[in-house]
Amino acid sequence: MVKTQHSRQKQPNNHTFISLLFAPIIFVYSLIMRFDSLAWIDWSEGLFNSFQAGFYSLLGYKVTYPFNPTGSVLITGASSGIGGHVAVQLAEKGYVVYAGVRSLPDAHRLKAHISPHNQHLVVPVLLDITNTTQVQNAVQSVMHHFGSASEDQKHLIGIINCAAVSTPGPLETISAQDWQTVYQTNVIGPFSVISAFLPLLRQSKGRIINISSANAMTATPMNGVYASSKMALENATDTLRTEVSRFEIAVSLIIPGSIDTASHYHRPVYNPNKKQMQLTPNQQQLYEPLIRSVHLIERETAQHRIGTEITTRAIWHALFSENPKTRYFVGMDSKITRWLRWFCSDRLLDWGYQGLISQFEHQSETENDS
Ligand SMILES: *[C@@H]1O[C@H](CO)[C@@H](O)[C@H](O)[C@H]1NC(C)=O
Ligand SMILES: *[C@@H]1O[C@H](CO)[C@@H](O)[C@H](O)[C@H]1NC(C)=O
Ligand SMILES: CC(=O)N[C@H]1CO[C@H](CO)[C@@H](O)[C@@H]1O
Repeated sequence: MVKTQHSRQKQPNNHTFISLLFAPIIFVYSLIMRFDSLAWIDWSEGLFNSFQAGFYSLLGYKVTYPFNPTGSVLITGASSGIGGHVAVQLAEKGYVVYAGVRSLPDAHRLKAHISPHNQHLVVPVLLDITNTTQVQNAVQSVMHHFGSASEDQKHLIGIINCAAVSTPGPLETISAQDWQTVYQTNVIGPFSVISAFLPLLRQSKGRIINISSANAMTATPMNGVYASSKMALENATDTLRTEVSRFEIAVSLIIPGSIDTASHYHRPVYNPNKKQMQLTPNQQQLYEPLIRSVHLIERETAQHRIGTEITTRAIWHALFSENPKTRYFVGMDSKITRWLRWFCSDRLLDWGYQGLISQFEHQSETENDS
């Protein structure tokens, strides 16, 4: 009797003690849970990047770039996906967005996502980046628009290259024409845009942001043309960074993994980003199992896609941070692929893919049987 009373008396004390002990932990935990873990990882990577920049500056190497709090941005491929999302966010924050689109109705679709009082900030620019006439015209129309813009909008603070196409399929089945189309859009096109706009960027010490892809880091089957074009882009971007740093122009690469590009903006009916495979009956027979299992893998990974707001977060850092990173690995799959690439040999990665593919081949067979 006495004992229980005694323990009853003690209980509240225990309780208080435990609450006191756990309160800070619960507080920190709830703080963590309020944000997704990816945000925390990105944030700590950003912090590490700042430390790194600070360390370099101690050694006398400056990696701090001027940034413009106001101004205008050119986005290629702005009608949907990554480009569409960042275009809307920039316009909502009061930046002028030169939205490079392949057809003007695309730009009107984009405007529908912006609140009415900011819609005028989106200036549609007809820009098929493979067409040099249109690239030149785009420079002219941006300069023309500067003529009537207010003083703080008259400088180009960044170019964001989002336009890209892909031609999926086993390499054996890709025509020379398809190779050319992909390289025109993914490598040569962005290069001509950058060259044409560099004089404007030089004046404003603006930034260049190229979108690559985590797919390009590893040799996944059926994705060879796209991956190699993005790799070429990455290499050229690395060169560009070393060439234009003397003009205080920062160059960053965004390397997203699987992105749910349809989460905010519906793609246009004509979708230039996905070409259909054209196989001869013989090729069809040879590659059928591979194609089916790659489709199954895609279907599986589609459930883990992240939204375009995550790419926009990275682009935002690349545009406005004093210490923009050279590469942003966006999404867990991109970060993991990067480390795999780092640690694993070619053979080990190939083995991993082959294991994955044969597993899915097996699965698609059993699906067919049932
Ligand atoms: C390039 O753009 C111009 C101007 O819009 C157009 O007249 C021309 O037909 C285009 N060229 C090609 C090859 O599409
Ligand atoms: C990125 O920068 C490189 C550097 O030359 C340029 O060639 C390429 O066109 C750019 N790509 C994009 C998508 O901006
Ligand atoms: C200069 C440069 O970045 N070169 C890279 C081009 O791409 C290959 C393939 O990833 C890299 O190995 C090179 O380092």
